Amino acid sequence: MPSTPRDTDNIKAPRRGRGAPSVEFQPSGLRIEHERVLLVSVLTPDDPDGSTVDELEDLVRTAGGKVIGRMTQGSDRLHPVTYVGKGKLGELKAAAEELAVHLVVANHDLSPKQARSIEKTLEMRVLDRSEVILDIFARNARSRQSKLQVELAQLEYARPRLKRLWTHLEGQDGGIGARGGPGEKQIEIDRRILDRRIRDLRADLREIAARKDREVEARAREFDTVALVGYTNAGKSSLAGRLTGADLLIADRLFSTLDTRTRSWVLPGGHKVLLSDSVGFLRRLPHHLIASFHATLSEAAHADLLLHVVDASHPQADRHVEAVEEVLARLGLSERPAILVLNKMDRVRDPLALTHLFGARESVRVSARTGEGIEELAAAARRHFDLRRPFVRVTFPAADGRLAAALHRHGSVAGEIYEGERVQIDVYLDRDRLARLEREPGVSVEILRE
Ligand SMILES: Nc1nc2c(ncn2[C@@H]2O[C@H](COP(=O)(O)OP(=O)(O)OP(=O)(O)O)[C@@H](O)[C@H]2O)c(=O)[nH]1
Ligand SMILES: [Mg+2]
Repeated sequence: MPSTPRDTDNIKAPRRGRGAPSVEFQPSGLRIEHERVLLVSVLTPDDPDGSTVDELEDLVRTAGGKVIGRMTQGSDRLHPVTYVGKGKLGELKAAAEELAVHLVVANHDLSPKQARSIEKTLEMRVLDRSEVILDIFARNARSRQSKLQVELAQLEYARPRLKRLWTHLEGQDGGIGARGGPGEKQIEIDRRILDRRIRDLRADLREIAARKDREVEARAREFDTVALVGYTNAGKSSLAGRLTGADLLIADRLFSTLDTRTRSWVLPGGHKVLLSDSVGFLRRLPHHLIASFHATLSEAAHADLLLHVVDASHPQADRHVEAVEEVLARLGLSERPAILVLNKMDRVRDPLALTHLFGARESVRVSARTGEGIEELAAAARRHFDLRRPFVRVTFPAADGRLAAALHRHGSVAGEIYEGERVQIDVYLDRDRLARLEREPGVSVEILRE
């Protein structure tokens, strides 16, 4: 079976403007759905026990494929041409034939050269880790922004690989990379089309991101904000639902949430904050995706507090925490106040064994499923905000119901006493509001703690 053209069938001439469908480039060759898949992985020193292969299996399953088998090879480097060693590649071919598999998925990103040479030897489609993730993202993108982000990531990933997609047009004797063949011309045309589309997408996304940034900033001025971050499938959306009562998409799949959703969350004491749920992270997340999802992560970038959710029942929970912290560092968020939320405690058999996950981090144990620990989490978030705000005693006419309501909404009320015509409220309040309050006639403010 000759290698089939992969991505190019669906590249259309670029169209600009709002009316254009968002995902114009949906590489059909990336489709995994219903395919019987054989996984292949070099076990590099960063992953000696092959846990990323388990993860790859989850990814392939999430993309709708059926994993029929896996083949691994321990080595401290990836073969520059064949990914696994030459001998292993022969075994892979035999296994693929024996198992009647038509798609092989590699656990690292393949260079165009590697992908092409494996496809040639195996005479079947080969995808890599990034391509599987991109396929899942393409399936799950809902908003215009995330669709454009996925399309951009796909195009940027495909661009240097165009050559591989046109191998089938090159003459028998032309050889790989022969100049001037029909494939070569087509590649040039495609590349120009892609470049134009990439430029347009970037411009559109910049515009969306700028608008979104303004919205997020405006909200952040008005309210304190909290962002859920964490590994994919850790239970972020479940937790957001628990905390805010919102009905969010929850699924035992990777990357079910791609868009940010923000809801209000009322902390004990009445302080209303905004809580956002967003895309999850993964080990070896393609850097194109991180770059294009930057805007989706703008809530996290502006958040006053991060809740880093981890599936504490997962055998690789510690690696997940590390991977998330790496991504946060890349986003410049390492120093942001964060609470580590150990979720799925209902499934943890040996809670003592979790201690290694904490390090010096502040942590709370919860179960979004049973509700265990949710109050403690809310109390921890409240403490976070209270500790950073002045604690004041505000005295004003009891008839001023609006002021009392505002203090409850924006502050964290510790005590409230009605005395005749006056009311006295002890409250943690942010400095901006405090300054405004001090200027209000009829209101007296005493600072109990700076
Ligand atoms: N046992 C148990 N399962 C949970 C808990 N929290 C979430 N889950 C399950 O874990 C799976 C993933 O939950 P989600 O809330 O979708 O996770 P997420 O972090 O939003 O995942 P993505 O958006 O895909 O990155 C679902 O099957 C949930 O039902 C929990 O506390 N205990
Ligand atoms: Mg989610």
